[in-house]
Amino acid sequence: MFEDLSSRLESAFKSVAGQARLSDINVAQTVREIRRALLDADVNYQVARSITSSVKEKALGRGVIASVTPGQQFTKIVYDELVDVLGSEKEDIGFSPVPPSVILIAGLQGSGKTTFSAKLAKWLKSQGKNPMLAAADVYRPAAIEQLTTLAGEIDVPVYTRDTRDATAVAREAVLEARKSARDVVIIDTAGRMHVDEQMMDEVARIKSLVKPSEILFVVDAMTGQDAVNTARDFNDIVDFDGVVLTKLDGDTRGGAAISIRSVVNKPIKFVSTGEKMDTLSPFYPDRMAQRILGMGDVVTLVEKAQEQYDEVQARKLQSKIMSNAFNFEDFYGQLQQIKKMGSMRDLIGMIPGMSKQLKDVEIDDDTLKPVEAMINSMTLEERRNPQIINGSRRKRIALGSGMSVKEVNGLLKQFSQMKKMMKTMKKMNRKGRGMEGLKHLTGPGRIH
Ligand SMILES: Nc1nc2c(ncn2[C@@H]2O[C@H](COP(=O)(O)OP(=O)(O)O)[C@@H](O)[C@H]2O)c(=O)[nH]1
Ligand SMILES: [Mg+2]
Repeated sequence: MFEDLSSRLESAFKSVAGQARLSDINVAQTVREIRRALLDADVNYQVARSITSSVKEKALGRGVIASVTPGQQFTKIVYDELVDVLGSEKEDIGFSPVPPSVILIAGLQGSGKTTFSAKLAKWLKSQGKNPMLAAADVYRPAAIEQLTTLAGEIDVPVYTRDTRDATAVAREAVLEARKSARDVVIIDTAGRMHVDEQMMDEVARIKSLVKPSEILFVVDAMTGQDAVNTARDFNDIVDFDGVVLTKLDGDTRGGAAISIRSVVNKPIKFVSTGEKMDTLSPFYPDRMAQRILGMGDVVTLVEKAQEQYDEVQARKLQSKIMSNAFNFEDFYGQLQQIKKMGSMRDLIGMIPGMSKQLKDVEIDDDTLKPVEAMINSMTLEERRNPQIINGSRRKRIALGSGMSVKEVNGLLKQFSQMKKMMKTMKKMNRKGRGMEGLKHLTGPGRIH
């Protein structure tokens, strides 16, 4: 999969690999090579440009982590960017609260709809569902036969009827599913050579009639940017929920996979890598990015180094805590760190001794917002020396943050209590105890 792109990217990284650090010059050169590799892989021009400009910005803005090479660091930056472009999170298909859920399959002729419909049924079965297929590609008898054969292979019932009315088949299949207690109906529809009005119209009519909980648009990844444009046009009219990429086992260059999410603004939900029934898998952006880069190990390595880098920051913080110099500036820095990590719980975990006590408490990240607002309203001097915050300063901070003086008082009180607790920790530590809690500050990450 994407061999050519992978090897081109790899050689782009090589050009920075020998360098001691990421300088402007070699970053620019590497980014140019990456852009060329992406364009040659048939990635949409805008998408390629957005990937490379973001990579460049990050590469230049990032501090050098001593324990990894610039080439490895660069790989990680590109990896993060690819994961982002591919959609970040795995996205599941939607089911309706009242069964049967209807999944409508659309796409151009030959894209792999019928094959996918059957594979999806098999996959749903493995997930404990009780699916049924419906042959709404009513124009060609061979299409009905194809679905029936596949359905037999995977032992899933299929609804067929000798009619020219695809919507009737869809509607009746849903009724049939309800009667026979099937909880999912997968409707395989007819495709055209191009997205034309007739095809969109038919899918739109089925959509309004059976109200699918999920509409999947099947795209042949081999057809590159054509596939992406088709999906975009179809989505403009039908507004589907997700994309299925097929034929990734073939000689695909990667352009469709990398571009489609950005261009169409719909997630990829499944990928198909063969004609056999067991060649379907849910789409994971991170796994795909690792495959494209062919360098999962490097990514892990840099992630660990990053952890270690954070560990150095944490040590600095720890020494501040130990010398009782922890102030609002540090606290604010921690808050920003937490926002990056995305969880309040992680912050709590960093405060010695706190994580255990708060293990079962639900913490809402919104609780941080007023705190952040109040610290924002402090001057740098106040952040560094909270003890100077007198009555009139409190009033000013309250006004500036839109909070009440009482709330500002509350924050200051909490802060001083936290410092007291830190002092206690320090004393315990001197007696050779109490380091347990501080483990949270240093983290386990280490490179051998
Ligand atoms: N290599 C490969 N072939 C596939 C894949 N998915 C479907 N096909 C083949 O592509 C052809 C068209 O598939 P079909 O499901 O009939 O497409 P439809 O016209 O959209 O229903 C068939 O020969 C399938 O076996 C895939 O992921 N990889
Ligand atoms: Mg078909």
